Amino acid sequence: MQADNGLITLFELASNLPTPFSPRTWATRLLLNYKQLPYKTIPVHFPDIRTVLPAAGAPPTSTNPLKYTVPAIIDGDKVISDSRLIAEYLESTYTQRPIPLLGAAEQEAMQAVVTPLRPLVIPSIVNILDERDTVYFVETRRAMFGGKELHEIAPPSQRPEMMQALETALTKLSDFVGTPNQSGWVFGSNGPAYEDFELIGWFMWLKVAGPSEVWERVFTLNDGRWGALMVAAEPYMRVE
Ligand SMILES: N[C@@H](CCC(=O)N[C@@H](CS)C(=O)NCC(=O)O)C(=O)O
Repeated sequence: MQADNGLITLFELASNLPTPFSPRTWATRLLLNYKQLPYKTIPVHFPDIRTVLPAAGAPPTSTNPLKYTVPAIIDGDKVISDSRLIAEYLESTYTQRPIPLLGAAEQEAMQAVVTPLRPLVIPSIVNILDERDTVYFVETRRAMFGGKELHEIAPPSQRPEMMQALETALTKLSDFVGTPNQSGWVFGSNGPAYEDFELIGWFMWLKVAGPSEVWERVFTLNDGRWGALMVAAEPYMRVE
């Protein structure tokens, strides 16, 4: 595939809203913006990912079972899938404004937050999807959650407990990353680490597609450090 006037193409998840909600794609977008790389976005509806991405030459992100996911990028003759591989590629290819990609311990600490966050956000994602995407989403998430319907994933009776699990996980993450610094970045110190962009991606997912009361709570939790992180990221949230 040929370069598009030097623009990188970013495949993104489509929804009914102008603000993107895919957590992984947010991480890629933040990195592109931070590095000031010109790009254009192609929104893809959930059920079309499996045809649009292979047609663009993107490799699958899992082969057993075969699965294509966003983000994927086209940069000249390179087509890359998987947010982490994209970040490694962009870091090694475009050396301006370098940012560190940290290790397994940071990934693990963030994953411990994503695990309790997922059931709180997933049921409300259908609110921002069109009908065809909703059918796909309901079916695939039923398979993902052991046959549960969306409304059974976080029933009101279990929500306080689930919220508590999320708050405990965030507090653990806060302890893991240590004392907040002036810059607002959590994993990086003066500037961002790639893991900051990943965490912001998960927060954007919650903010755009999740229940507002959960986001409002997270924003102020742990002395407002997650809110401060979002403020630090504002200059890099542009959607192109
Ligand atoms: N490891 C992949 C995971 C990407 C991923 O799961 N993307 C979601 C959107 S955030 C997706 O494309 N899902 C397609 C589907 O559910 O069919 C990455 O980090 O890029």
